[in-house]
Amino acid sequence: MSVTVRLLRTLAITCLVCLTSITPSSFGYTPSLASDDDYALFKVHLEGAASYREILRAGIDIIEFNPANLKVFASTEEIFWLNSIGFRIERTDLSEVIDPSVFGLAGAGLYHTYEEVELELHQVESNHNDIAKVYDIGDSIEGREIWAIKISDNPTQEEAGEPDVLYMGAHHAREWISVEIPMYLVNFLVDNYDNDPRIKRLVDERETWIVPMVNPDGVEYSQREYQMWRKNKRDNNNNGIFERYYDGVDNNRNYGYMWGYDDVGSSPNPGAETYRGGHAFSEPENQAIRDLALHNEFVFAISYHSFGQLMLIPWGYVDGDTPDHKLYTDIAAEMAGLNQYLYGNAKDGIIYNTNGGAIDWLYGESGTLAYTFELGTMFIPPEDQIDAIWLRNRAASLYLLQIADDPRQIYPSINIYTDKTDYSEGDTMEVGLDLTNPHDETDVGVYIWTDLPGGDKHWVVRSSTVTLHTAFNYSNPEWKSYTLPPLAPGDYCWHAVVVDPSTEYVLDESVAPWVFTDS
Ligand code: 0X9
Ligand code: CA
Ligand code: ZN
Repeated sequence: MSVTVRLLRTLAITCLVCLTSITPSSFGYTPSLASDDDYALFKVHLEGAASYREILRAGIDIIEFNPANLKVFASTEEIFWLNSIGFRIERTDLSEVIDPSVFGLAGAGLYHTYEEVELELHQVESNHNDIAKVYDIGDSIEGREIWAIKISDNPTQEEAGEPDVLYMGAHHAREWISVEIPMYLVNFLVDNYDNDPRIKRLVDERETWIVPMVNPDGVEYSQREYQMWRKNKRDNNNNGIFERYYDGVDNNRNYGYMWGYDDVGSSPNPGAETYRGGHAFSEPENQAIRDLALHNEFVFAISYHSFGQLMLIPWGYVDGDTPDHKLYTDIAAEMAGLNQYLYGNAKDGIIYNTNGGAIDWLYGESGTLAYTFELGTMFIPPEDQIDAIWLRNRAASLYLLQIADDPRQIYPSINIYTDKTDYSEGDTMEVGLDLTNPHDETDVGVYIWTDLPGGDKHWVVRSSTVTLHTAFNYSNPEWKSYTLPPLAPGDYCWHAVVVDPSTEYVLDESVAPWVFTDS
């Protein structure tokens, strides 16, 4: 009883193209209400002192995060306290993180005001009504409409076969650049729809939702009153007066996944820059994003912030990885190849812990692979840097749209199949194998076997390093044609697996059943 196996090797290679405030603390620091001019930018050296977690816990506005030092926006009183617990501190200039020259310019200079976003989104809709539709997804505390634009063919319809992707800007008021990148994206998609078939495909075959200004009240306040404002405009003590040192909720601490998990990742203190609000989703801006996300199935999301040249992934609430960590980071690595940003989560030490953040909720609630992009090197860069920040992030932002139909397409894939399903004595079985690899010149491991009765495996390829070049050059004479060992009649299966050669992590597998009958 024998079956000759002939392996047909067909191979397809595809190329893809921060925080102020004041917590009554366990460290004996009792805050009081400080005046505006009392706040300045400082560099806090971490060597030889208490850990930065104490600074986090005190709710002090950490605006830049490094293993060796932090930049904080802090009051004289906070600085005295930091000094008293052993930190070495240097004063630096606020103009390192915000360009003061755009403050007070009519229409915020090249930056978008709320009114300009509103007008421009409606203009895009009327100029491209076949592919753009503006939606009012909720009202802010002060009653501004929170605008979303959906870009897709048939934008008024929910088309089931088209994966959804979400882009958001301005959870934080002072992060003006985080509005510009989603606005550029809107214009890029609609402006290139007619002349670039690749963009036409991305528009037609995806449902792209863009919310350029999640926190319009805060942005307005930052542009007109106080440039360093971060939070929304919630009147925390309900006294009808907006008090900078008591009011406002951090919209990136109010989402309902592990909300208020601890006081390191968010603050229970209304005056703190990371105040999380009275309860999860207490803020209308967060409710608007929640409702939008619950009515769509976002495969990916980007929440744009500034600054740090980073791409952040969950978890934020705890030092740990999500169950999808490998895919999450491997996609981040692909994007990092395009924008050269660092990526990681709190556990990796590139960002402090946060709870109630957008990406933890999007992933935790819906499995959306959501990224925080910390754009650029300033909250408000000089106007002449806006273009360059867009150009640096354009390909990475579009990349998620490209792969949204199947995020796992970043990995090699394997498919094994036979010419028919029933064989008998003396037959020749033709086994086909498709192996695709999105990257040239990378090593993968390939395993191919068929089961034998009694649980044994008959190996055809058993290798943990196969280098896939643009042309598949793995040569094994056994592949061409050989005879299987004597078989008992019964059910069999071919198995093919492609693995990461260093970790043996299974990237894809394929099974082809066949039957051997006695003739
Ligand atoms: O603190 C934040 O909300 C973000 N940084 S910012 O300077 N733009 O305020 C960081 C969010 C961090 N997310 C995770 N740790 N996962
Ligand atoms: Ca108040
Ligand atoms: Zn931010």
